[in-house]
Amino acid sequence: MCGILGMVSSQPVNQELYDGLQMLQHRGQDAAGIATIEERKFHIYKANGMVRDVFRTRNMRDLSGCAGVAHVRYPTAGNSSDPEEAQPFYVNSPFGIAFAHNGNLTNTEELASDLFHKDFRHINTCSDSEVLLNVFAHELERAVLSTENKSVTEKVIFQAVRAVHKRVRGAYAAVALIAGFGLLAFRDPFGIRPLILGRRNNQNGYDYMISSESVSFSATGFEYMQDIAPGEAVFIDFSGRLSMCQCYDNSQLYPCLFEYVYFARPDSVIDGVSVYQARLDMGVTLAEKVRNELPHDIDVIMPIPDTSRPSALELARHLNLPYREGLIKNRYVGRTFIMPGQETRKKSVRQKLSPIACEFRDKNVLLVDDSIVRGTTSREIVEMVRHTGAKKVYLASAAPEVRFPNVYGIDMPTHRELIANGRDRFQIANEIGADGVVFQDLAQLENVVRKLNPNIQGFDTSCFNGKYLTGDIDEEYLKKLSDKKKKC
Ligand code: PIN
Repeated sequence: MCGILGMVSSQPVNQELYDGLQMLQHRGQDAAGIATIEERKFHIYKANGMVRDVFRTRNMRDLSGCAGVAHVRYPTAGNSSDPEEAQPFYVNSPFGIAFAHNGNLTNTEELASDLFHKDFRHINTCSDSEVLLNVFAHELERAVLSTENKSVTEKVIFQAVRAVHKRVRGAYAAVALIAGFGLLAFRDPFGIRPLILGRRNNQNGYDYMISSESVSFSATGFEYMQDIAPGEAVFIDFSGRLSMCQCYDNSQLYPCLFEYVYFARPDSVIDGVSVYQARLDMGVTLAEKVRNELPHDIDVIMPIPDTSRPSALELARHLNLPYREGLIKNRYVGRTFIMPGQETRKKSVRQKLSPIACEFRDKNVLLVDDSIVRGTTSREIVEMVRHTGAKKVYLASAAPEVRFPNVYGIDMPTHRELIANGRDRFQIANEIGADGVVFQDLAQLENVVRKLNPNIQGFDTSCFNGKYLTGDIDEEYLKKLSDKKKKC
């Protein structure tokens, strides 16, 4: 997961890109970067770390200009923390392009080889984003050269995006600053990763912002215009003129279901669906399953903060049981899911969550989490809660069993590490030491989100059912992915 931003404004964009990026911090805490453009010169600053630690006053001062792109990184392919792989990336031809990408390509190897052998382009990192940028740069050059007077228009730029969609497979939401011309944004033909367009009045028209999540708009005074459609591209020239084009013939909206379950902020609206509302509704369907699958001796419902709160709230209301906050989160410790390494993850649970003893003593508790992935934090939490005096500890997951790796930009563990891989809910309960575990039904989860926007055709549900939208993922691919992870 990563977060991306793009802006074209009538004023300098550095502070607002910074503010917008902070609203996307949850999408990646590994590295951050901003590129701005002033006349024809790019200013780029990027480094490993959180947004607030990466940028100092002097860096901000150097990021002058009224258009820019920005990125927060979450390491996807492997656990690379190479600062060279922080984004935005830059290529100097054609024109100069600064580029930021969220997602993961699934034919990176083939593309990298074609870039080297056929397009004579050099890739210097292991990042698929650098590959995507170079494919785009190559196609832009080709599109420009194919015009009679070798000139750039939005039509030519859209033609290049069309060519990118033909060559590239996987998930990609991208923003690109093209020196001398403007800001381009495009989304893959399934719209797996989110990308949203907003605007704000200025004296001559509009300033525009493009973001992974609508939550960036509220921090910067922009208003939501629309989600960029799957396969669609948006181009805003540096004078603020906007054009849009569908660049793929059979695009379909299949957003990633995990965005709604866990990744996105609850105050975002993605593809017309309020993430908060979706999470509330997940609690309703989960309540049904709890009623059917667990003993009726639960005294109290408790969220494992933060993501699962709305689901736990509605779950409790529907079961007519008290909702309590018995686990308090230390907000100054990072999200465990994002920290690399099993041992760190284990230790950090107790630093991150602490129990309020009187809420647990002699009670049968149902803990609610957004998902159970490795099960390591769940095991730690169950043990801690028992130690605090709970009689019985049940666990409900707002997401179905995660059984397959994610290849579209979420850093999911390999098959072997997934606790639901090859285990049913009784075996999972046993593994994590709980008295019972309940998972959301996949079909129910899809219904919950689709009900909030019936125009959504389907979802990327691959980590739940192994159905990969791009049709190019087989055992061999997954094995390669797992070998690559082992090396890291
Ligand atoms: C909760 C994030 N959520 C908690 C992420 C842990 C799975 N984990 C996925 C549960 S929040 S594990 O964002 O911190 O509020 O099953 O892999 O151990």
